[in-house]
Amino acid sequence: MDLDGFVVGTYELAGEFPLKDAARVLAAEQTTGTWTEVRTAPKSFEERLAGRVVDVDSKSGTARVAFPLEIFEPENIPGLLSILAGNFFGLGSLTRARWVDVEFPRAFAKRFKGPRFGIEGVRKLVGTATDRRPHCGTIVKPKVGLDPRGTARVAKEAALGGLDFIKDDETLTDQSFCPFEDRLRHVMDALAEAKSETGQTTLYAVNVTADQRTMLERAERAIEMGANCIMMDVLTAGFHGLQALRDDASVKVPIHVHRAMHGAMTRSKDFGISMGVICKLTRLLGGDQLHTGSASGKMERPADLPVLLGALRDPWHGLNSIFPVSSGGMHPASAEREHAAFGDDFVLQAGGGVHGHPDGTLAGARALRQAVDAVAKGVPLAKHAKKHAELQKALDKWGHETYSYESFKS
Ligand code: CAP
Ligand code: MG
Repeated sequence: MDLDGFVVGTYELAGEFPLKDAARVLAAEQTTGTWTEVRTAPKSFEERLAGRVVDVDSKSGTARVAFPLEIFEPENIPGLLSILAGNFFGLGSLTRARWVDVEFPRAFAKRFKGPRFGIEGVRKLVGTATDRRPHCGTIVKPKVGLDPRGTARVAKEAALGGLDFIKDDETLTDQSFCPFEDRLRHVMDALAEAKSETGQTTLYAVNVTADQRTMLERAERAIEMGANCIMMDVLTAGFHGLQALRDDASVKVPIHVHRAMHGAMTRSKDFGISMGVICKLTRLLGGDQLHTGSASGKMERPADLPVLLGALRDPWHGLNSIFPVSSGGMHPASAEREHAAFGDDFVLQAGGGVHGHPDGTLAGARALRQAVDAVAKGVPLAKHAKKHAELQKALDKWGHETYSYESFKS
C-alpha cells in the first residue's frame, strides 16, 4: 500500500476479538464508522475518508492504521489528536490500547516549523558548536520557595560554576511569592554579572506555562525583557500551546519542553501513549530541548531510550533535531552512565544533585561541569576527581546513591 497520502499510527491493541478486528474497529471509530451501520453519506465519499488497516503483527500485538490526509484540517493539532488518539482508548471491547508510533508524509510534516534552534542552534548560542561535550544544566531548587532575588542568587552561582543551562521548576509559574517578571529581571541581571566574570553564556529557561493566551503574552514579555530561553510543560499546557509559541515570530529563543504528567500516558503497559510519540509531536511542533528520561536516577528508566533518541536526533523530514535532556535524580556521578547511554549530544540536568552538594550550589555546579568535561574526554570520573575537589566531594556523597523514599526531603 502506498502510504504517501496517509498519516500512519501504530497501536498496541488487544480485545475480545482478533488483532486485525481490533485494528479495524479503531480505524472505523476514528474515521467514518460507529457501532452500527449508518447510511447518511454517499458510500464513495465515506470510503475516501475511511481509516485503513495497513498491517498487523500478532507477535508484538501491534497494528498500523492509515488515516487519509483529507481527514485532517491542516495544522490543527487538537483535531489531529482527536483522530489519532481519540475515542478508541475508551472502547469497552478493547482491553489494551496504546498509541506507540506515528509517521507523517514529508509534505505533511513540512507544514510544521520544527525546532527553531535544535541541537546545533543551541550549541551556537552557548558556544559549544565545536567543543562537542554534553551540556550541563540545573533546575533551581527548591522547586518553589525562593523569591526572585533568591532565585537569582542561586542562578548566578550555577552560572559561575560553569553550567550552560538553568531552568525554573515545572510548578513555578507566576505565583505571588515569586512573580514572573521580577524573577526574570533578577535572574537575567545575575547571569549578566556572571558572564562578565566568566565570559560564558548561560541560558535561563523561564517557565511560561499557563493557558495559551497568557502563555503567549508571557513569552512575548519575556523576550522584550531580554530572556534568552523559555520553558513550557507540553502535556499540561497542550501541544497546541507549544505550536503557538513556536509560530510566534517574536519568540526567537529556544523552547525547553518539560513533560510533567507524561507518566499518566506513558507508564501503563495497557493504555496510553508512548514517549516516542510525544518526542515526535514535540519535534514537529518546535521544542528545542525535551526531557526523555534517563539511564539512571529517580524516575522510571525508559527501556526504549535509543528509540526516543532516534526520534529526537536522527534526520526526520528536514526538521531540526531536539536536544535530549536527562534529568530526575541526576548528580555528577551520573555522568558516566548517562554519557554511555546518550553520547555527547544531550543535556545532563541536575537539581538536587547540584544544590545539595556539601559545599552548596557553586561547588555543585563546578562538580557537574567537571564530570561532563571528564566523560567527554573519556577520563574516568574517579581519576578526574583526584584533581577536582568539588567533583570528589560529589562522588563521596552520591557515588553509591540508591534512590529510596527515605531520601526525599521537602
Ligand atoms: C528534577 C526535576 C524534573 C524531573 C522530571 C524534578 O529534579 O526538576 O522535573 O527530572 O522528570 O523536579 O524532579 P532533581 P523527567 O534533579 O532534583 O531530581 O525528566 O523524567 O521528565
Ligand atoms: Mg522538576
